[in-house]
Amino acid sequence: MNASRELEDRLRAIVGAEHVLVDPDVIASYCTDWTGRFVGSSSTVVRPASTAQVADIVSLCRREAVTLTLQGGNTGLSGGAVPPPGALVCSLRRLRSISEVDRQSGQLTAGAGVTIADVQARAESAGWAYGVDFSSRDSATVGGSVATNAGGLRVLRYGDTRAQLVGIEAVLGTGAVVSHLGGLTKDNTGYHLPSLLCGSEGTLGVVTAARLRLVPRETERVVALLAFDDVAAAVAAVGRCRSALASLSAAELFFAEGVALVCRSFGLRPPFAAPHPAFLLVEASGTTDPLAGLSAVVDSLVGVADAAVASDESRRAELWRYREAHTEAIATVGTAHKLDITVPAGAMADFVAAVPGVVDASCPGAQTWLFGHAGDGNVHVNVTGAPPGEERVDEAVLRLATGLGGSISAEHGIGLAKVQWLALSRSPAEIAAFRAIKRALDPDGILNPGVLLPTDPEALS
Ligand code: 2HG
Ligand code: ZN
Repeated sequence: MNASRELEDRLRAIVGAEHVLVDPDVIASYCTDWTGRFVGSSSTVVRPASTAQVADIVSLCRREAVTLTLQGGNTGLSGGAVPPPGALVCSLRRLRSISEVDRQSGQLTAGAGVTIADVQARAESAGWAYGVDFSSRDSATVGGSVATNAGGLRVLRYGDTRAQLVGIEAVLGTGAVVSHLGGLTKDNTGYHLPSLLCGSEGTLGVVTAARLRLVPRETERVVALLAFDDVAAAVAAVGRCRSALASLSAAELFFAEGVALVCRSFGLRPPFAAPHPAFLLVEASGTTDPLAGLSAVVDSLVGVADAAVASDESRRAELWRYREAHTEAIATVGTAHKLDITVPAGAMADFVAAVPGVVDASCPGAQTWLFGHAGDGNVHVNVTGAPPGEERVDEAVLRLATGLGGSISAEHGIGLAKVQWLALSRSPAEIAAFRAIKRALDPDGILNPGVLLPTDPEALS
């Protein structure tokens, strides 16, 4: 059902006429995810600018039995912000207020529409830093990162988005506003709603603002790109770096095929004269120069075939590019199936060895690209050459991961992409608890229908 003229008029009364978008050409970009694999449709995009407006929209939609798909920067990779037929898109990008940094507590409050890059910049301007960082930082928003519990490049040092949350403001599916932004570090007064809403993928409430914990700003940074001729040695090196290097701030694993693609796509020189199958990028950071510590640990690693170490900013960025440009480079090959699995550290080398065969068996001719956050056991399996609707390959990879004791999502969330396989990672009792929480906070199921929990209760999960 499309939004009726009357509903549109009521939305205009809430947010102003120019913030209710109905032109199909303008709306199109709100209906497709970044990968292009998930395409939805909607007649209307509504763009509130305050928590009160969001509450009015949710209450109106609840009364009218209209569903809402919530969207921030639309950088998600699991289809969680793509509207199913009949849903309105509620874009939170206009909630852009950001507080000054509380220099004493090391916290700030940011609206849902503030980008991660803006949080980082605001924190740094006050001598602090934000512990979360990932490639889509310039477009991804606080609201989306909280909704998906975004991970990224520094999880091994600072934890995921949930670990940064001191408080939250949100509009529940009932229309009620919950606001707890006072910033108390210790506050043991019952259920921790920030933790519950974080990672709930917009199925329980609309996050409108977050109180974020900041971390000390580290001015000294060193990056080492290490080449290995053996994947198991690269994985083992991560464990050694984690135990021996307190300044370790990132450990990223990637492979020869991905680096070759990045070099081809962006005209870069290969990192080393000789070819190597596996690469580990490690970064150390601190308030004093971490070079000596990093070099000593690198010298102690087994199996390093080649190494490039960079302290200056531009060379560091060059080394990071081999890793960070993977997503964009893969997009030039075709629409990718993105499976952001996680496995126990001890199973990572086995998973990496097995996954290309599993992909080929379920979708002959498809190509597998692997990279990820080695410190967290998180491997990004990208598959190109498989039709967008071909799901056997997704299932085969997810079953491989869970068979090794892993999870079907490390950081991108379930979205629409993995909803039918939730039961591979969660027991019937857990899923029943999820459903009970959903019924309590969004009794009419108007928020992000089809995301995370299957709408059909008889489905696999
Ligand atoms: C990254 O780590 C992102 O770069 C994107 O999580 C992963 O493109 C992907 O599959
Ligand atoms: Zn990632």
